[in-house]
Amino acid sequence: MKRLNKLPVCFALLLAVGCSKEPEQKSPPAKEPAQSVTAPGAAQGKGTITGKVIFKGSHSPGRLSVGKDREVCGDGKSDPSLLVGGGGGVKNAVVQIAGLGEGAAPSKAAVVDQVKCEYVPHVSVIPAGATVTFKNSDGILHNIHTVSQINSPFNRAQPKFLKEIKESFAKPEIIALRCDVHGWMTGWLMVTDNVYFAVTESDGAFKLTDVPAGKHTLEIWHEKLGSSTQTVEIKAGETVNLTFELQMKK
Ligand SMILES: [Cu+2]
Repeated sequence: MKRLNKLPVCFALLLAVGCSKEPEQKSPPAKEPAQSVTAPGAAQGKGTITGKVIFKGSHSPGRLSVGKDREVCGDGKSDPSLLVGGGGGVKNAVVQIAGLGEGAAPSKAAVVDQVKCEYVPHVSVIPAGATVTFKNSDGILHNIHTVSQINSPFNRAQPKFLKEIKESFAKPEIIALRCDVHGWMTGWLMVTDNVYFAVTESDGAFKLTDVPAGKHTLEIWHEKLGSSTQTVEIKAGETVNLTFELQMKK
């Protein structure tokens, strides 16, 4: 009976260390004897996810016309809804790990500024319940108008003397930002109850650190390219590198 009881445990352990496939790889190479011992996060059972979000397709950058306040806003704007950099990297995609951090206290406050009639940053990830400070660095009238269904929408004028408006969003939701004064202004708030998230840089790169070992579901979202998920397995002290190829939504 004892042997039978132990079998599933042994099997699970073998899977966890990956030695059922390649038992010899447990020993580190002679050149780097300390690597497997000192890898970041190994002792805490945590690993790292790095990667890139790549646009698959042809893209020509768009321009948005500016119809008022040109002395502050400029004569025209790059369309921020799809920014593709070198190698096809997509800026402003959100990558997060689903189901990790639910119920955790908001980790940080967020700031969304209005600079030359653009939202900076264009995409923000906001922990549910955290305070968002909307700043107006332009010295002209804007208004913050959220397009939401789960959280109560709000629409507040922000004249030049009102430098900050503070607001919080209690429930996870992807919320569009609009300014009714300047029709080209768009931004996004990804309100989330996950604590592992990143917004891609201009080359499409992202990094998630101190991720607990185990199998996780990564969620990728981009305003123009839609959303998708992928399962990833993290092992303590190791880095998983991923590439996501996204196409235009049909
Ligand atoms: Cu505005």
